Amino acid sequence: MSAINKITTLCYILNDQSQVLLIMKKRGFGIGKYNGPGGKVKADEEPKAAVIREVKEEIGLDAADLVELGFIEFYFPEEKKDWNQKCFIYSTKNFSGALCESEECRPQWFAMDRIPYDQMWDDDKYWYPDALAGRAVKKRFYFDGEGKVLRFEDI
Ligand code: 6OG
Repeated sequence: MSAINKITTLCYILNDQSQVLLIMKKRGFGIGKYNGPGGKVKADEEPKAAVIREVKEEIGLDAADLVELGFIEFYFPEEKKDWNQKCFIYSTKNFSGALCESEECRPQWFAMDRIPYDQMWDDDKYWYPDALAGRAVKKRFYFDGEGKVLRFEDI
């Protein structure tokens, strides 16, 4: 198994109507898929600071009072090992500012029981129910070269 070579983040912003804010990625890694806002953690940056920065850059919101839900490790075959990453997961109900579309993505609210899993990474259906209910997530996923989950395990 190749090593993890980058640290990333995802944030789940929840509103009072039991909706979660997802983004449609318009470019780069994961293009054409819905995901939570988030991205790479820079050198010398704390994951929590990184996810706050990414939420602001991607959709214009200031996220506060982030709850740490855990992390997920993603492993790909040798030829795609650059995609291997450890991703820290956060959620919050506390946010402010004006929601906006950026060059990178378009935000959209979804009812928690209407998550568009068929337009998301294949792993999401296995852990969103826990994350959206506020339960801790610590899992490791193994993908094939097309991004399909081969297997996963609790850590
Ligand atoms: P940027 O390259 O956009 O950071 N990410 C994944 N998210 C899910 N749900 N499943 C995966 O399975 C993922 N692999 C990566 C983490 C990449 C963003 O994409 C997320 C980051 O938020 C493979 O800066």
